[in-house]
Amino acid sequence: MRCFDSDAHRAHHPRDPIPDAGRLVPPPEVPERAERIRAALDDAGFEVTGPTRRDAPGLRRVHTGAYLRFLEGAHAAWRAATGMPATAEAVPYVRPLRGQPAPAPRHVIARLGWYSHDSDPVLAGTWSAARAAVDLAASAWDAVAAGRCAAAYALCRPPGHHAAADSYAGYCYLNNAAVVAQAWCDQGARVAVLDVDYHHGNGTQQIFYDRDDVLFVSLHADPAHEYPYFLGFAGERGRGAGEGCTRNLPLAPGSDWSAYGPALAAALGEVRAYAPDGLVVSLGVDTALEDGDSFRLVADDFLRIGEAVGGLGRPTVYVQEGGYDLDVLGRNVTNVLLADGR
Ligand code: OKP
Ligand code: ZN
Repeated sequence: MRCFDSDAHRAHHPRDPIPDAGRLVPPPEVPERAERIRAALDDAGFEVTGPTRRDAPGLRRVHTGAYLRFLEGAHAAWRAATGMPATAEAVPYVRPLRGQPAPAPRHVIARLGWYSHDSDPVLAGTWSAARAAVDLAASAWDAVAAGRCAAAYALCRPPGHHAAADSYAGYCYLNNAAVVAQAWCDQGARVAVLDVDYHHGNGTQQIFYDRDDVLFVSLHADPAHEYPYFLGFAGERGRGAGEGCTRNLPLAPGSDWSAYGPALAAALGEVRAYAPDGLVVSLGVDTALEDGDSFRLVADDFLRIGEAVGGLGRPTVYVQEGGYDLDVLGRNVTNVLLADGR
């Protein structure tokens, strides 16, 4: 298992409290997450290197040009419009009305809402950090697609699976997993994305919803009760050519391995039936017992996940998504990778 990491994520360090189920909480998606995972990778003896690709194959096919231009310039434009300092966080708060004329907005305040579907901040360093995470994902993909290894891991931060074609959300700005899947597709491959993050990967689903060259299979908390609320229900199965190429397996919050194990087996069955040339795993470890209102997976369960994914025997790129309990997320990531066995 080759692993890819860099320090570039540190440029994105949100500090302002965020709204979460009615209260304001410290932002959980912070640089220390990646530092803890990196320490666990080193302790476990994994080979970790910096990015080998910086050309972001797939990025411009996953996200619109208008969105990428917005995100790159958003903080500077917001500062110019508001006079806020470089350290301030630009937060969206206004959205277009459904069913009314909605020309693409010009004012940066409107553009923050237009290009998001949550209330995440854009910081001065958000673009560079998110763009560097894409480089790590592309580097892991390159190692696998070129046949240098059977499986690789990208320590992506910020994560990506809530980022859609032209909007950010849920701590995610650029969809690292979708970029990998797209890069593989552009080589003529059929790809499966297996999303095991606690939250539904709504961005990844949207990006591939109408397509049959990417299978998106997600195991997550029932959106009737959990973020992202609007998407991730079992009835969403793809559209048009993509009919049947999206599979959602929602589980009750609080589920433990007795419910998770069979659902994972069903998800892997879907992947196996699709017979993909490549597999992308959106590896959220926020399914851990310690992650608060989540599932109740324990250390051994993450070994079981890795063993099951490795057992598929498909060229695999693991991309880091969520996981917020700083004391266990490193162990849980390395357990998956160790048990994959490649
Ligand atoms: C990201 B990942 C309110 C944010 C509420 C969002 C959860 C995002 C989870 N602005 N919480 O781990 O899937
Ligand atoms: Zn999550």
